[in-house]
Amino acid sequence: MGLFDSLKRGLERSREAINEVFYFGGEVDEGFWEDLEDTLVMADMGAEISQQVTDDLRDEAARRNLTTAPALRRALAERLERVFAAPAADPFRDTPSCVLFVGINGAGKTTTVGKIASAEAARGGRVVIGSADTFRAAAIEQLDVWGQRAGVPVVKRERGSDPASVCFDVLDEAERSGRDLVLIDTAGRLHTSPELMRELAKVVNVTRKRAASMKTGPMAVRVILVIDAATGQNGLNQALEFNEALGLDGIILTKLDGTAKGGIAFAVAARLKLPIVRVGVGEQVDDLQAFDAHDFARALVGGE
Ligand SMILES: Nc1nc2c(ncn2[C@@H]2O[C@H](COP(=O)(O)OP(=O)(O)OP(=O)(O)O)[C@@H](O)[C@H]2O)c(=O)[nH]1
Ligand SMILES: [Mg+2]
Repeated sequence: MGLFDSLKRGLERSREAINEVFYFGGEVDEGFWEDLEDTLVMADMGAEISQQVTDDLRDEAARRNLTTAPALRRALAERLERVFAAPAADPFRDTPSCVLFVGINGAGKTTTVGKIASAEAARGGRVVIGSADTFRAAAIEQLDVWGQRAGVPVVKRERGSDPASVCFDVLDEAERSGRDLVLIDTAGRLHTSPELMRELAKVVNVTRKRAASMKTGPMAVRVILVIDAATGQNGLNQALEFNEALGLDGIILTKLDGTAKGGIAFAVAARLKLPIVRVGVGEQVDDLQAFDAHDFARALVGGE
């Protein structure tokens, strides 16, 4: 199955709802615009962006005299595509780069680190993984499995160690062995826990300091928030809190293959102006894609 097809399958539920809005007979009336706005809200886009997109599309329809379903659908896809920021430097290709994966419990951080390690190592990247989730014993084993599969070393310490010291160790190892892509897994935590967020801020600060003084030259540090797309609008709260505490550089949306509605991508992109650097579309090693705003908008809206 092609990448676009798996995305389309994942967003099927939202697309079907949008399809229904476009089955109007005759004229575009007030009901059409109300239904459209409601459907975008239902797709997890959030009230603010749903209203804005609907209002903009309504203006455009009047201005360009768009009256048919295909024309309106195309204009909707184009408008939604514009919600996303132009892609910045790819944190996994613009090396030397140290990327910290953060997010709430079970979002898909460890799996995503594994997938990215595999993908980048396969294309010749010099990758090393740091296991800074020292909270759960199983997390270290889980990451070891991914590391072995990718042929990428995993730097770790025993359970209960200071996660910041693992970050220090993995940057030492990168310096020693000339690896220029460092992927650091962190323990899941609730964005509503000030204590755990402070701990994470410390981990990020230590990493920044160490990365700035690499013998091989300063290494960029990026903090990427992993969000389970199925968490819906709560994903926006997560993004706001993590961004406030750490200063995020990008987002990875996972589980877009499942019950996700997809709209959270627009909500986060519109509010935080952060790039979506990858999307997860399954549990297997290859189930990771670069994010393409054009494809994403069309997978959601459907039509030609
Ligand atoms: N369907 C699907 N499942 C995924 C995806 N990404 C991760 N998962 C699954 O989600 C579950 C949790 O993934 P983890 O990678 O362990 O999540 P985590 O964020 O590291 O979790 P904690 O370390 O406990 O905070 C696992 O069963 C993964 O296989 C995805 O894109 N699609
Ligand atoms: Mg994990």
